[in-house]
Amino acid sequence: MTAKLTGLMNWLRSDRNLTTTHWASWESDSTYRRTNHDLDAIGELTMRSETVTHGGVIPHTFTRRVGPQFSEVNTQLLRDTAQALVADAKGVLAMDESNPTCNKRFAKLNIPQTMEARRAYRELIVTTPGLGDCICVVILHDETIRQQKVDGTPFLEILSDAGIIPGIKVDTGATDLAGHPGEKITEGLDGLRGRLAEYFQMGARFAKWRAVISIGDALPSRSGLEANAHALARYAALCQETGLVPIVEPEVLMDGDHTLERCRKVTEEVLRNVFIQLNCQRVLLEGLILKPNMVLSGLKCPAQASVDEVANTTVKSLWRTVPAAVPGIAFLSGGQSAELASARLNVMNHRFKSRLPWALAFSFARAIQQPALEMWSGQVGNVKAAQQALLHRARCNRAARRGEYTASMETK
Ligand code: 5MM
Repeated sequence: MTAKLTGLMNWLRSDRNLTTTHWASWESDSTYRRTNHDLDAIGELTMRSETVTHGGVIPHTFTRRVGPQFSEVNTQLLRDTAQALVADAKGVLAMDESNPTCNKRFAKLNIPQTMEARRAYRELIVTTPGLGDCICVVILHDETIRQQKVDGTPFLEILSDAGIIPGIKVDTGATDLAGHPGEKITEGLDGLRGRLAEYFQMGARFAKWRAVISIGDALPSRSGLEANAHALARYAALCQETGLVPIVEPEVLMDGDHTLERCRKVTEEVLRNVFIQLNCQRVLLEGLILKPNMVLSGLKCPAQASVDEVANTTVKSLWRTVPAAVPGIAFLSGGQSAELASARLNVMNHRFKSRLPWALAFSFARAIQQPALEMWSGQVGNVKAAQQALLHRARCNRAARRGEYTASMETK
């Protein structure tokens, strides 16, 4: 683990007094930064920061307006956590499937759809040797964050020992949007403030909320886009108030026969609406991570875009819509094959990395887990082989973040 991440993990673990106005960060063993904040009555935050090295002290000062929901310490916590979520060319493993989704995947493989089977599967994942070399963040479900290994060790402790930052899915799922046939709205805002405070206390340092957008003849509607973007922004503001970094996940689904071009237009419109609403709700852009879909041809479209076309079009859409202040974009996989998801992310990083304002990372569920889940199939004797399959996909995606993935990695 780098000195920077070690410092963050220690800081997150410690019982930190959140009213303090002085802190030291962890640029390296020989350099650190100390910061002093002033927040005036109209919400103008002035930060005076000094980087201290063996060669002397380098001062920096900047001022910015922040919404009234931010304390000065929260602002710095959010920035640092968001940076850590996309640090080190590692990535995010989404293992936050709701019980119905997890059960549906288990049913296809004749795995019992029980709490114990879900626990055993999640134990397999978090105890994978070497997972922390490729994965620095996991997204958990409410059931999982409270669970333990069979010997009683809490999953949160196992993750912490592996240097992995835990977070939590907090939406309660997508339901039909009234008056809008074929469209969904994600729910979960009622009581969210209290739930977020509990998760922060438990050790979560970020949260995740997924909005689902379908492409059809007359879909998505303007009101469907606005409703989902508004809910994402309300969720994000509540997270930041609590000190949790929001992962903002607007997913344009692959289902349908739409072209790559249609997916591009819809994705850009979705992202424009999301950032309008995030700004309206005074969400700190530096303190969030975006989790979008890649721009893809619909699954039933006869003309399937090449890896290069997907990579180029996705980056172009993000350039047009995502402010440079956002520290990282971590893609969902959305049902792509595991190999294609790695190949497409790889081309984006290989071709564009040096010109992008944000890190391009992954936050895959199926594209990391599916081969491992199939290998396991609920059998204790398959755990080791399943962990190897999981680690293999995690390594491929770590390589893709660095622009170093090759198809030959799949045959080694
Ligand atoms: C799109 O789903 C998210 C990413 O997974 P993939 O890489 O497989 O597309 C995922 O984090 C999702 O939000 C969770 O699995 C929760 O989904 P459900 O549908 O169970 O709420």
